[in-house]
Amino acid sequence: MTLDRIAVVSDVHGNLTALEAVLADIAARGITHVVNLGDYVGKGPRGSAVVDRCREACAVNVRGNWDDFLPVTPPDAPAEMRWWHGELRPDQLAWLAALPLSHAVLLSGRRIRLFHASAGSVHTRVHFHHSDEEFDAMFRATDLTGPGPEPTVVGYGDVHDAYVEVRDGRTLFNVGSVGNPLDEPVPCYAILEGRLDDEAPGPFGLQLVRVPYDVEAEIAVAHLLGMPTADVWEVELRTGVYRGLQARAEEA
Ligand SMILES: [Mn+2]
Repeated sequence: MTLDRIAVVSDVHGNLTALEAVLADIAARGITHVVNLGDYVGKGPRGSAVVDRCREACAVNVRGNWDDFLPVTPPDAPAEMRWWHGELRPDQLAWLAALPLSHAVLLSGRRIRLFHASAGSVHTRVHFHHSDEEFDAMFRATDLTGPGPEPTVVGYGDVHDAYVEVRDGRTLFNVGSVGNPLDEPVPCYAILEGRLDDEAPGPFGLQLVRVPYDVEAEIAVAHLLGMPTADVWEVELRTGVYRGLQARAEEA
């Protein structure tokens, strides 16, 4: 019995070196179906190249919060926002803005819903330390997810913090981040395994995979291209400590 496998990646954030390492790992496992949960751009230096690579390599691409607001960057936005926006071609900005917000998969009888941040909004963040209400809300049908029966498995990205939580017959998982992991400084993605489009219950697997890459090469690119905020990006990539917490970490 051969099971189908789907790789789920998210939050590449212009880190082409990390993306190539993860795509190579996926290909080496013989997995050809890749779902991307968004945030192709912003924070890192090569959003344009990442968009082109994901358009080619991913069967499904979902919109993230950065993909939602970067195409409409106002002229008076901070310099780094204008830099990330300016790096993208018009067709890429249009592609990002038109991406779907949710994707449904049926695997071994399990209804799986995948989106960037939450069922409520691409901008509503749900952390690992969440409330019971936030957990329940992830499984609801909303304008973002569209109608249909509630899933028993929900996967998302956005917080750059990978985990799997099983509670009361439902599974919530976060695939972590490819380009900007903030739980440990090593790219993460998920593999789902089962029988695709099969209503019958069957073996189901969910795995988190970590793939090391050349961090220093990626940092060198950010400086070479003169990306604003390359200094905080550099620390995030090396340490996995979010930019807003870096000063606090140094004090501690
Ligand atoms: Mn993100």
